[in-house]
Amino acid sequence: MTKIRPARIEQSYRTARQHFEALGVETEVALAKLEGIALSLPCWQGDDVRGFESLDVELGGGLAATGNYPGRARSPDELRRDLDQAFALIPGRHRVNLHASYAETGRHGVPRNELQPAHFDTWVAWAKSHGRGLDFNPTFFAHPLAADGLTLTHPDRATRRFWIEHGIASRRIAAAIGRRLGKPCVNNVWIPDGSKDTPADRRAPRERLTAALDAIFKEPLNGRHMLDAVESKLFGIGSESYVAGSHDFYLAYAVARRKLLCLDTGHFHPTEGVADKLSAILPWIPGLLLHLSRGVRWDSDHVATYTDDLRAIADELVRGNWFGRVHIGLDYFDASINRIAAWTIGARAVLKALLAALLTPSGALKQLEAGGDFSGRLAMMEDAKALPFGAVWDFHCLRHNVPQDFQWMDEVRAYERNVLSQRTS
Ligand code: RNT
Ligand code: ZN
Repeated sequence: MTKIRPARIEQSYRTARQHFEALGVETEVALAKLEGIALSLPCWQGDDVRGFESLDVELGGGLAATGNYPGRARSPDELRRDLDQAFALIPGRHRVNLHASYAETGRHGVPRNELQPAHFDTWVAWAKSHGRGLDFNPTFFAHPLAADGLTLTHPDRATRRFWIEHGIASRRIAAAIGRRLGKPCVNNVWIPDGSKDTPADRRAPRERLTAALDAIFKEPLNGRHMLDAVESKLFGIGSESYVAGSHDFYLAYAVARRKLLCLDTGHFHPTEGVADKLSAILPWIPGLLLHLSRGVRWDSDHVATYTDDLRAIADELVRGNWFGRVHIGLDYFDASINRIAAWTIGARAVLKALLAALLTPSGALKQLEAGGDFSGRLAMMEDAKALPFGAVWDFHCLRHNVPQDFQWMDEVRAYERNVLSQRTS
């Protein structure tokens, strides 16, 4: 693809800017807002959710990374290098979402319930040197004690205790990370616990889960350093009939205990709109964490793309002005394509959706609505779909010195040739 000269991109931007101005939308205001938005990229897209514990167990928990595209990161250094490459292709300053299973414990493994902030020192130093924030997740899967798919709801007290201790250790790690980076680290609890077939007892596991969560959250920690989030799921492979941590369960829990709720866009019924949930839930809880993903059939973890669903969420974020209380993470893992491309495609799609939302004449739409002009509202919503967002996006990429659309894959291919293809095992 031939490159478009910077002067041409600037020229198109100036024309687009006038176009938007005529609708009462200032592109520079939109771009300034976009600059301030940090997305949290899932570290686990870089190595198919394997982590670095060498426990030699299956991923489990109803999670499955399918595909064997060459070049998966095999060490923390490789993963960080790959993330650096992805960040070079994404405009703005973003965050990385870590799992406890990505601890660096030296040659000896450390049990998850004994993990310490020190096991993430290298991650923190790396994040700090790039001005990036980090988020965190206790890992309640891929472990011998989660082999039966049960963790915090486990009927065995000792097993449950192990996972509670892991939850407590993770919160302390998140707090230490947030303190050292000077930005709060969101610690998100997701557990796989559920039942393949119709359970005889739906109540007891949820009572155990409530008690376990309360035990994990007991220690007060500084909200400037860490924020607690809880994530629901509709079903997983092997938990088709019952999931203890369902949406209703965690919504109620988050309201009662003042926690953040994580909405993973792959964890709802296929026709259920997640965008509508923002303004319904945010009045009742301190904040939301989004796991932007793309559900396809049974899988909840395809690479996020520029879909109507994503656009609708972006519109809601902008129109409700929720940015201060909504943390935007991506959550997917696709082992069948280049993993740096996967990060970049998802992040650029989310940023584009946000930019398009920021450039939509929402003020004018709200005015039409207030005046009862619903024909005018629908007409403007439709007309807005063909606005020249792309010219503004191209200019944003130029300004941030990241490659343009149709160009950035060249860098991914070069990295694949020079770096990924050398990884043979
Ligand atoms: C699983 C949840 C959870 C995980 C990550 C790896 O269904 O979405 O967020 O994807 O923690
Ligand atoms: Zn998720």
